[in-house]
Formats: sequence, C-alpha cells, structure tokens
Amino acid sequence: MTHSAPAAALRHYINGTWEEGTGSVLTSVNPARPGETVAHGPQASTEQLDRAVAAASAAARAWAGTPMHERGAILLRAAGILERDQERLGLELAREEGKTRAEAQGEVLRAAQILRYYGNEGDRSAGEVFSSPRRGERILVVRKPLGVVGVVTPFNFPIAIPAWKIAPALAYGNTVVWKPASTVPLLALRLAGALAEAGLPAGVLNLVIGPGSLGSALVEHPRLDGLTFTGSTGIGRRLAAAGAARGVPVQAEMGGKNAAVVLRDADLDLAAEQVLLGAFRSTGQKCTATSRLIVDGAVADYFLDRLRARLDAWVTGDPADDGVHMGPLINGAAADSVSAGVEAALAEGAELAYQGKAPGRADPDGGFFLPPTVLELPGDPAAGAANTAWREEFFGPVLSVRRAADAGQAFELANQSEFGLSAAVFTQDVTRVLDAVDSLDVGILHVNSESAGADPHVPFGGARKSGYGPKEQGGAAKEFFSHTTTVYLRGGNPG
Ligand code: UN1
Repeated sequence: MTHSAPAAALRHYINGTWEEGTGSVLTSVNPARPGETVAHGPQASTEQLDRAVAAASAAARAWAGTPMHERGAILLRAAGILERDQERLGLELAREEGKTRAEAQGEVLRAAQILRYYGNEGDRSAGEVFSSPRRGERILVVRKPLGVVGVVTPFNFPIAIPAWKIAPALAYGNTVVWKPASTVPLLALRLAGALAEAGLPAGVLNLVIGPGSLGSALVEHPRLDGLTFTGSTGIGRRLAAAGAARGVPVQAEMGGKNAAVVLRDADLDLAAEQVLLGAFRSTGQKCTATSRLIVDGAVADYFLDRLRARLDAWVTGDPADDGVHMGPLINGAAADSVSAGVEAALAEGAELAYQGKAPGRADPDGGFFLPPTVLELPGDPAAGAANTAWREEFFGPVLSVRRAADAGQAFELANQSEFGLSAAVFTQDVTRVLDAVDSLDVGILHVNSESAGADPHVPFGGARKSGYGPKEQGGAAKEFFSHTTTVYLRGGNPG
C-alpha cells in the first residue's frame, strides 16, 4: 500500500512572510521509502537568519506589551487548527518522521493540548506578592519576558517538542526564531502555518530551515536573549557553553539511558507490555525510551519469555500502514550507528537475547529499518557496567538487560548511568515504590508504566547529563521563559 503525496515546497517564515530560501537545496525523504521526497527546496541562508532575528527583535516590545490573554487567544486558535487538521498532519508526520500513524496523530493532539495549556496561562498567577518589613509597602515579584528566544528542536517529536518550547515562549511574551531538525521540515511548516493562521503578528515567530551550521549561527547570534534546545548531550553542552560565554540563559534537554526495573512481586504481564512499549514505540527514538532493563533474577526467565512472546507479534514496517507497530529509523546514518552499537556490545560480551524481523535495507529504495533487538549483558558487575550498550544512548530499538539479586541491587544498577532522565519501576509493594522515589536519580519516575510519556502541566526534564537549566512544561517553563523584576511598592504620598 502506498501513501505517496506530492512533495511540499520548503519555505521560511520571516517577519510574517513566507519566503523561498537562498541557501543550498534540502530534500527530506520518507524514511520508510527513501525514494519518496516529502519536502524540497532551498534552505535559509545566514542573511535570512539575520533578518529573522532582526524581525523578532523589532516585534519584541509590542508583543511583550500585548495582554497575556490576547497572546493566549492566538495559541488557543492554533490548537483548534491542529485539532481540525489532525488526520492529515498525523499522516504527514508518519511519512516524514517514521513513527506509526496512531503515534503521529497522538503527537499532533499533544501539540494542540500544549498550545491550550499555555493559551490559558493568562488565567494563572503572573508573579508573587510579599509583605514588606516597612509600613505602607508591598513587594511584588513580576514576571517579564526574556526578549528574543532561539529554539532548536530535534527530529523525533517534530511538532510536540517545538510546541512545548514555542507555546510557553510566546505565552510569556517572548518572540522566537526557530530552527527545526532538517529531517522534518514539513511538520515545522505546518506548526508555523497554524500559528500564522491563528493570527500571530509579524515577526513574533520566525522559522528558518537549514543545516546544522544555520543552527550554530542562530545559537551564537549576538541578539538572542535566551536559547532552548532538545537533542544530544554533546550539542547541548556546546550550546550551554556558548550561552554562558555571552551570559544568555540556556535550557537544554538532552539524552537518556532510561532503566525499567522489574521487581519479583510485579505484575509481570503488565510489566512486559509496558517495557515493550517503552523500548520499541517510535523505534526507540525518544530521549525517554527504555533502553536498559533490570529484572530481579528470581523472575527474569519468566519475564523475558513474556517479553519475547510480545515481540513475536510486534510488526515492523511502513508506519503509514495499518497493523504496523514500529517504523524505520530517521535516516541511514542513524540505522548504521545503532547497528554499530549492537556489534560493539556483542564484541564486548553481550548476548543476543532476541532479534525480531524487519524489512531489509538491501534494496536501494529500502527504508531505514532495524529489527527490535534485546541484548543480555554479562552477569559480572564490572563487565556489565562497562558494556557500550549499558553506557551509550543508541536512540534505536535496542533493549539491554541485566539481572539483579534483589531490589537494592536493581536500584544500584539503574543509577549506574551518567544520564538521569526517566525510569520505570514495576512493583506492587509501596515500600519499594518509596525506595525507588528516594534512590533513583532521575527527573521523571513512572511506577507501573513505561518510561516515556509527558503531560504538559507538569515539569519535564532530567538529572545528571540529561538536562541543563530550568525544566520544561507546566509551571517549570515559567522559570526559563521569563525573568523577575522585584518591585518595592509604596504609595506616592506617604502622608
Ligand atoms: C515523551 O516521552 O513522550 O526528545 C516525550 C524526547 C523528549 C520528549 C519525550 N524530549 O524524546
């Protein structure tokens, strides 16, 4: 079954106008059928980037002075547009990014939900009021926008991650210059298009599509007042350093090596289902995906059998087709890098505990598919901890398993990582749950559910190497997208 559609023309949104690029040509393809072009056209040049930043800068004062309710009304209208177009956008997202249609449409609705959450921000508290030690005085802590915010987003959630950065940036009165991953330009056009259709004034949101060098030019731009990024730890740290060198606040959400811990008293069927979804949905291309599994040795054989049985029914194929559970990786380089990681892990002593089926890559037009893979790492504690598959984020459909003697050791193994984004623990014993809350060094903990997933009204972000700067979403976003002015307020006539 094919779902081909004509290729979209690449455009850039600068100062309220859709422009053609003046840089080199970009072609984005369907990763399930790389012969099929999804979007095509010239990328933005640095001259266009400069104009985008200038437009954002020129629009900043008027936007900051627009009542929060008016700013919010535009976000609410954009949410309605995404909901109206959810089916078409879901199909386009599946075609461009490679996640299944159900997940893709779910992501579009999630973006709408995020726009709604921040669209209602005007109804919430905009600061704090303190009493003063001096008579006749109150102290107000007032929230103000940063100014012009640079937004750099990854491929794996082409509409939800941009929404959860752009919506709070705009709600708190900032203007934005956005550079999305160049593998997913179509969904960027769609989100910017929805906000434009919703009535965003010229210059408030600017979209420039281009290569990594355009992203570097954006993050080093002297007129930025803030920078928010999601992507790899290496790039995130470089951005943080670039921001620090110029005194610009940076919010960076980076990698994960998230563990699921299955204890002996857990509901093992529920745990097997959730571990499957956490590890293999979106082809493991989520920073919150489960990539490590620690299972109590007493139940490990039974648990792994349950997991294998589910994997036998897990279908890898074109994500636009019905009945498919897992699509391709985003591109050939990503698939090669995951395969190389698996090879390295095996050479270092891992055993192949399961390998599923996937369409071949041999055909020149073959998609960037890999089979779901489970590795069992050596029982020896030092060798297990040292294995590449335990330490490095593969960002693909690979789950690495180790067995633990008891809950205490399981939590120790889970903490054996430089990352600390999310974790999942499976148990029915509340004492163990409380142990997990206290001992796992993560920003997000799921109890009896998979390690991925995020609601827009609560903080999202990780510990250790996984995050830098204030967290995202919910009230946490306010910490990054606004700063405070402390106002010592007295009447003009002290009498
Ligand atoms: C989710 O778990 O649903 O890049 C969201 C990522 C994260 C978002 C995860 N920033 O995968």
